[in-house]
Amino acid sequence: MATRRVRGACPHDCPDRCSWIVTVDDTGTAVALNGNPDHPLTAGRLCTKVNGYLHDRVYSPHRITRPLRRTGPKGSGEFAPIGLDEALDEIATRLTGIAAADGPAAIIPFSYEGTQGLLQSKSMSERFFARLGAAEVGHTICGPTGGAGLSAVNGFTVGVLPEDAVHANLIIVWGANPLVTNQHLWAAMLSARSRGARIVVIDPVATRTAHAADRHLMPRPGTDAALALGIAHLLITDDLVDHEFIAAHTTGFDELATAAADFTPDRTADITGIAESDIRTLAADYAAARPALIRLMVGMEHHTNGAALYAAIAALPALTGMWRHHGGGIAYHTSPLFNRSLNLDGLRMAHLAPGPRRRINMVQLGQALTDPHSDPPARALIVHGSNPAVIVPRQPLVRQGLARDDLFTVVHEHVLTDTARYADIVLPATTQLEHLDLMKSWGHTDLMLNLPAIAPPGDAISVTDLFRDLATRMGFTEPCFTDTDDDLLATALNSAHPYLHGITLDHLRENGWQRLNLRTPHTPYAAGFPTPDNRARLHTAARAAATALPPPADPRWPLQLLSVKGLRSMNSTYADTTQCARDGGPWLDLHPDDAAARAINDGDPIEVHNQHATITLHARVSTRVRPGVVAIMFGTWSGTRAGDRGAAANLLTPDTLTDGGGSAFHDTYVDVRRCELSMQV
Ligand SMILES: Nc1nc2c(c(=O)[nH]1)N[C@H]1C(S)=C(S)[C@@H](COP(=O)(O)OP(=O)(O)OC[C@H]3O[C@@H](n4cnc5c(=O)[nH]c(N)nc54)[C@H](O)[C@@H]3O)O[C@H]1N2
Ligand SMILES: Nc1nc2c(c(=O)[nH]1)N[C@H]1C(S)=C(S)[C@@H](COP(=O)(O)OP(=O)(O)OC[C@H]3O[C@@H](n4cnc5c(=O)[nH]c(N)nc54)[C@H](O)[C@@H]3O)O[C@H]1N2
Ligand code: SF4
Ligand SMILES: [Mo]
Repeated sequence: MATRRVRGACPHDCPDRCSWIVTVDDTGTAVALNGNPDHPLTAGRLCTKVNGYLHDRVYSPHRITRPLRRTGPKGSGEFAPIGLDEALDEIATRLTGIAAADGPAAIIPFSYEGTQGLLQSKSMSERFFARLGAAEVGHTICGPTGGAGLSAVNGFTVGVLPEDAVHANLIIVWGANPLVTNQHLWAAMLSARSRGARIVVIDPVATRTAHAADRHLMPRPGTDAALALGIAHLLITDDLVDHEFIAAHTTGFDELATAAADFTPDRTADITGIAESDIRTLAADYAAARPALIRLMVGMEHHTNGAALYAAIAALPALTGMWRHHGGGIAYHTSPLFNRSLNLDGLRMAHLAPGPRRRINMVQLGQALTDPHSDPPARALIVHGSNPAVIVPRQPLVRQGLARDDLFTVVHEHVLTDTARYADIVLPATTQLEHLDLMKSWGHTDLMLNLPAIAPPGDAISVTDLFRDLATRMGFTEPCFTDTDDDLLATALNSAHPYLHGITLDHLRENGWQRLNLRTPHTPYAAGFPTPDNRARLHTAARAAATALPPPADPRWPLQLLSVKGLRSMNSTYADTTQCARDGGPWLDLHPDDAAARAINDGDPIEVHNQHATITLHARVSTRVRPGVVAIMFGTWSGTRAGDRGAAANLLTPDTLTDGGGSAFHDTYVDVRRCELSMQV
């Protein structure tokens, strides 16, 4: 049978942004999905999560292929199929009515990173809601907090390109779990190790990455600023700093030295729970390495002092002049390189808004949906590319909002997620195999093109088609609403930015990806920083001292809950699949001391409770966590479908904001008790 091969890219919110090849047979069926062997980072391999994309999503029996209208109470998951035309008409009529009666700010669009394609997530939908004057939901939940801390010191967030980890001879994986969350970069770290590099992990949880590393330090959560200042203290007192680099390229050294003076090794050990000798060894190894790379990701930012943690860490490569060396410094997200070079403004057209828009922080969606005094109160919620009933903190409040009968809710989805169960109308969405898209990456520097490989099943509709259609039905006559996906693609690439020099649509179509035109070797701050005076602001790092101590313990909730990413799920995506259930669980990791104090044995059913909720799951008793810390996998649904265990982490998390405006998911305090109930597994 004749087959054709179509190039594309994984849509997930994953730094690896794999390049893939879809094999399609002559009936138009996708028969294989493989990693592109020619893409350097992908190296021919996708991951556990996405290897099953064809049967778990594209051809899943659970896939939604027809629009559905709710027939039972909200959340019950009772729906009846309706026609696409009827569904879209009803949505247009309801939105027009709500905008007229309550003002367009009563309409809340909620989308996030289900697909990171620029067309599917940041073009027609954004134009539509801007033109409507709907509320605007700030995308704060992942990344901006860490970015705020890094740019407060360095003026920019990107730093070292992650792939340059191969040039480092010490890699500090600080609050990240790349063996699970950034697997293809982990391979690059292993190749650095095969050339003699050492890998140190700093994480309160003994993750898979920690087990595979050369050393693992387990700080108390949220005390990494103290650890960084403690290292700065030793670098300064032992005269291991790069005086020339500090004089030429930084300001605020004296303030930093004053702040660090308080973080003597014994006090730092007290605050962080890391042995003094380990802190000394880490500082000495760091100073001696040429170069050392610090890999930061996202998990560590989810504390009230999240930005301060990143700022304090940012001081270390500036103090040691690590940025002089190829592969030395800090590696964080690469997406700002694409954001500044692609024509995203042309895609989004924010200027279509009739006036200033109401801003809602996505972390506090629960408040936005339930506050009767907000002006105007929320009347409609339009969700695509996200599952807020699972991923947003303080779920009890979010679900109270979703359960409102007077909140007109539309969810555009592949499967009946927890959020979709609350919808008035569910619309079937196309998968990455069925639409065109242009993808940036946040873990490498290749721009990717995703070509449609197969026809959408049933009534499945892409995000761009959906909002193009709704624009027409609502009488928006601006010509931008007739742009085709090819027009949008051309718009995104219509930029004279030097990073895009040499990038052509023809090459992207032929090859699937093309690297941004960046200078090599990439030593971004070797000769100064992108701040107004070209100097790193060490005084900003010094300010982290003010929040370096953990908050006083509350005796009612003595255990700190960390909710971390799972190996077989992508945020809440795939939590419904059988492969996800394969590991058993969900589990709560609990230290043997904390378990003994509560007469809990390994495998016991337990209740985890705090002021927000009580959830039931099993204890996994081990030294995987520090005493005083418990950990749960984030992403589990709490609906009633197979695979759901009613143990979603965000039932327990508060909607407190970080110092960077993000979600302080990890500032969650709980207690645990054995429960006698037999669990349904
Ligand atoms: N398999 C898989 N891959 C994914 C995802 C997924 O869900 N599954 N999600 C993707 C997304 S959206 C993101 S943002 C990334 C996230 O990628 P990571 O940031 O690597 O993942 P997390 O599990 O959120 O957090 C990493 C680690 O931070 C630790 N941590 C928490 N608090 C502290 C602290 O105070 N100090 C220190 N030192 N460490 C701390 C946690 O224990 C955790 O092990 O992964 C992406 N890749
Ligand atoms: N407790 C706790 N909570 C967390 C985190 C944590 O570590 N702990 N991590 C946070 C982080 S870092 C992140 S990034 C967020 C992730 O939050 P989200 O980006 O909302 O993540 P997902 O759960 O993957 O939900 C994406 C949904 O989009 C759908 N989707 C996929 N492709 C398409 C498409 O083309 N069209 C449409 N219409 N839909 C599509 C998927 O089926 C899926 O249900 O969660 C945050 N929440
Ligand atoms: S989720 Fe990440 S590792 Fe898996 S295929 Fe997608 S980009 Fe690659
Ligand atoms: Mo994320």
